[in-house]
Amino acid sequence: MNTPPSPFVARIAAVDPELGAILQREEVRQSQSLTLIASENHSSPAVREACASLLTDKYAEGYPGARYYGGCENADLAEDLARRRALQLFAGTEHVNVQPHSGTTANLAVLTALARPGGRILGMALNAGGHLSHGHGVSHTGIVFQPVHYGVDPATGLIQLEEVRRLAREHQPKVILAGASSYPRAIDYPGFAAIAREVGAVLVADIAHPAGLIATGVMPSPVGHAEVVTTTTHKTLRGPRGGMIFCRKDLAKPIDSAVFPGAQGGPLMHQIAAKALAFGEALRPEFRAYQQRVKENAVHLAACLADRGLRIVTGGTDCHLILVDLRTQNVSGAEVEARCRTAGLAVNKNMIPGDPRPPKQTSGLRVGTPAVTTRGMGRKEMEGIAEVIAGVVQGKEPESFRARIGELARAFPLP
Ligand code: DSN
Repeated sequence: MNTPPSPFVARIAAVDPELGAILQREEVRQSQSLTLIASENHSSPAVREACASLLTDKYAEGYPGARYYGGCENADLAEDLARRRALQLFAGTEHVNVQPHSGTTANLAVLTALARPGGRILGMALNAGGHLSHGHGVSHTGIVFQPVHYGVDPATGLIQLEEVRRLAREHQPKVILAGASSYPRAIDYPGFAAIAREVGAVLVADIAHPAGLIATGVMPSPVGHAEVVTTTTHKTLRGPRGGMIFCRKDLAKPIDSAVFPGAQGGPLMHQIAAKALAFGEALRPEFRAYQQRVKENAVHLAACLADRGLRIVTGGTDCHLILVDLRTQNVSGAEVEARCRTAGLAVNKNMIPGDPRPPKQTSGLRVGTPAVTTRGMGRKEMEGIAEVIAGVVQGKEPESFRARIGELARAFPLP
C-alpha cells in the first residue's frame, strides 16, 4: 500500500497503529475504486470533521430547552440549527425530529406512535423493492406490528395502486408506508394519500433514498400528501449517517416521545451537528445542480447498459438508481457483485420483482450514481462504467478492467 494516509488517519495511526492501518485501507479502497452502491455517497470533509467533534462526548437526552442533563446549551444550539435548516430544506414541513440514529429507528418510532403495537401496517414487500423496516418478519416492525405487503407488477416492475387500494380496503391498516430501497421510479404520493384517506390510515412516506432529489425539486415531494416523512441523511442527501422524521404539528408529541424515550436514549449530538452542516450545504444552489446531475447520470447509465444488452427493470429510472435484471444473462447478482469488486466497482446484488433466486444470490444488480457524481463524473464516465458492468456480466475477465477503473478513480478524487 503506497498511498500515504490522510493527516486525519495519520493522527489515529500515531496512537493506535492497528486501527490506523484499517482506516488507511478503507481510504485506499474508497479512493482507488468507484462506489456505485445506490445508498452510499461521499460526504464533505467538513461533515466528516463535524462527526468527530467534541459533541460526541455530550449526553443530551430530551429535546432543546427540555434536557435531562446540565451543560446542554451548545447541544441545544446545534440541534435547533439542524431542525431549522431541515425545515427550510423540505419546503412545507411543519415539525422535524433530527435525533433518529438511522432510518430504521425513525420508522420504528413512527410506527410505534401511529400504529401502536399489534396495529396493522401496509408497506412494500422487501422482494419488490421495499425495506426491512416496512414490516419484514425479521425486523421489529414485522414482529411488533401486523404487516401486510403490496408488491409490484412482475412484468413492468411498477407499483399498482389498485393492488394497494384493494389491500388497504381489505386489511384497514392504521399506517400505509410509501417508499422503497430499490424502486427506480417516482412514487405517486397523491395516489397513495387518496387511498390512505379512503381507509382512515396515516400515510408515511419513507424517502431515505431519493431525499436529496426531493429536497431540491428534482423529484416530486410527498410533503403535503403524507402526514409523516421519514428519511436517512447519508444517501442522496450526502450528510452524516443518521435518520430524521418530518410530521404535521399535531403528530409531533407522540412521534418525538416515540423517538426519545421510546426508541433511543441520548441523541448522537456529533451526528446532529454534522446533519446541521450537511443541511447547510444542501441549501446551496450547487446542491440542486448536483442532484440534477445524479439523475442525468443514472438515466444515461441505464440507457448505456440497455444498449449493451442488459435488461433494466421498468425500462429506466426517474432517480439515482438502476435495477438490472440478470435473468437472461445466466449469472447471479452475487457473482456479478464479486466480479465488479475485482474490477474496482462496488455494487450490490439485489432482488428483482419475481426473482427466482434466494436473497443471498438474487437475479439483480442495483447500481446508483450519487457517489460517482459527487466525484464529478458525467456522461462520458457513465459510458465507461456501463462498458465495465456489461463486460463482467457477459463474461469478460474482471481483472482486465482494474487498471482502467483505477485511472478513473485517480482522475476523480474523493472530496
Ligand atoms: N441499506 C440501505 C440500502 O442499501 O438501501 C437501506 O437501509
